[in-house]
Amino acid sequence: MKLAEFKKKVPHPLRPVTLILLVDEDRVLLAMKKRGFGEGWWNGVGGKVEEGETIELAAKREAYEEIAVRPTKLNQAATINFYFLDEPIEKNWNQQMHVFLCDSWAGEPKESEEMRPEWHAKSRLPIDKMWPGDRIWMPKVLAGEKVKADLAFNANKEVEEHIIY
Ligand code: 6OG
Repeated sequence: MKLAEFKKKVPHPLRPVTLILLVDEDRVLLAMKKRGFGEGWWNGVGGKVEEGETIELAAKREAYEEIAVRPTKLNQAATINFYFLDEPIEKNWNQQMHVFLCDSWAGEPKESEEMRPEWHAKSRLPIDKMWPGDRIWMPKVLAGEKVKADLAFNANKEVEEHIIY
């Protein structure tokens, strides 16, 4: 099914999730997801927004739970809508991800049960071991662009369609 048609069937607003990219000059902190959605791929840190929680607080909570870091300032960087064209809508995989850049935090990134953090050069992202949509938006965000986009994935989690607004 095409994205335009699929979007009409999906209940909006989409489920909110968060992602923080810690940055230090020309490096970005990515973490290897050890289990759950996106297992085996490098990503920023983040997760679901819980009932009654603001998006920023949810993002900060996840950063602490996943890598023991407390962000002191978050900069809104992107809003990315993910649509999984070949998954049943009831699976609730369709989501809206709020992406933040963070260059100010307390604590040293530390491995948890869920994630193993590692610094990467912004110019050499481990793109083959990341969500296939990341190559579309992450370099722009790391270059300081604000991004709003829709990404539509097929059954193999490849990008079938994308729109940058
Ligand atoms: P939990 O379900 O583990 O949170 N996430 C994605 N991140 C990227 N880069 N691309 C995607 O393409 C993603 N879909 C979800 C949001 C899952 C975490 O994974 C992120 C959350 O930070 C589809 O709580």
